[in-house]
Amino acid sequence: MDVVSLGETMILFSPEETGQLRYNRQFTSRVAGAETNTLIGLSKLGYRTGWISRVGGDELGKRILSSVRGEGVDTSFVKEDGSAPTGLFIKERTTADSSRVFYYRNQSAASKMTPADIEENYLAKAKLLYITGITPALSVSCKETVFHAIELAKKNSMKIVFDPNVRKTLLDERTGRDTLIKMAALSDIILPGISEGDFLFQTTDCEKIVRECKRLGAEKVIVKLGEKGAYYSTSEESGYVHPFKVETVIDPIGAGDGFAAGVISGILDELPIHEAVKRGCAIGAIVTTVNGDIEGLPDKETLETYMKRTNK
Ligand code: CKP
Ligand code: MG
Repeated sequence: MDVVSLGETMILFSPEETGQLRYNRQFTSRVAGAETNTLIGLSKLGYRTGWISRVGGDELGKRILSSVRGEGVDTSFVKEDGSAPTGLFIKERTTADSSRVFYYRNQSAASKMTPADIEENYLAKAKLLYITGITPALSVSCKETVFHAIELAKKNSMKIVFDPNVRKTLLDERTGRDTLIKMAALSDIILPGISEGDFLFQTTDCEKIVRECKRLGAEKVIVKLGEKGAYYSTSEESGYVHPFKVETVIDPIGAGDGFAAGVISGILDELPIHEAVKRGCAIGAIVTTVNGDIEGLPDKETLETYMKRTNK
């Protein structure tokens, strides 16, 4: 296996119309969750991935399992937990280009994950562990589970890639920051956005964010700059990657997870860092042009054609 991850995936209800949620009548249901978005992105590109989690023993849990499995992600370590429901979230598209999300995930099945859900032999089959800052914010036992996964990954000399994915509605600000900084300090590759750098280190300057991450011990740091591209830094080189221009953004949620899939695929292929980050920027851009988190994720051929066509 190439990449393993753990975290919560939910059913997303996204409204057909823009405007305040109280007036929305028609919704489309989708499957979404930061970690599976990235795993599905990698799986569509041809890499072998595995997901560790829990879903409710309900119809929506079955929907998530069949979708994630159907995208080629191994789900043999996803438990169906009959004692808790599958988490939900609803999107509000206030205007065409601004949205908010409302979670209904408190006490969900995934929030009941425990360190015992992780089988060392399974995790250690992968080259790389992918984690985000959402999972430790779900519950105390989820936080213990993430740190247990990190410990096992280190013991088995796996690389750890960390996307802080700060969710202020789930985090207690101070302890949340401490937890995410601890995760960053145990990771090899960190993928913050500017607002996440600001949350963690109180600066919006991408070079300063990189410095702070490196001080914590990261070997590679890639800062997502949204429509301005990305800034990367390793022990050998630093630089900016130009953005892929998007005419009309349809749905920006999930772009960060697509970005992670692109960068990780480049790292697995041992591409020069600049090329790996370029893949991340390309996938992030493609994802924003399609509704939903996973629906826009490209296969390798589509990605290569897009990069050739769009790139100068
Ligand atoms: O940072 P992104 O916009 O790429 O992440 C979006 C995902 O897992 C979304 O699918 C949602 O389910 C979540 O992040 C979350 O828990 O907020
Ligand atoms: Mg993100």
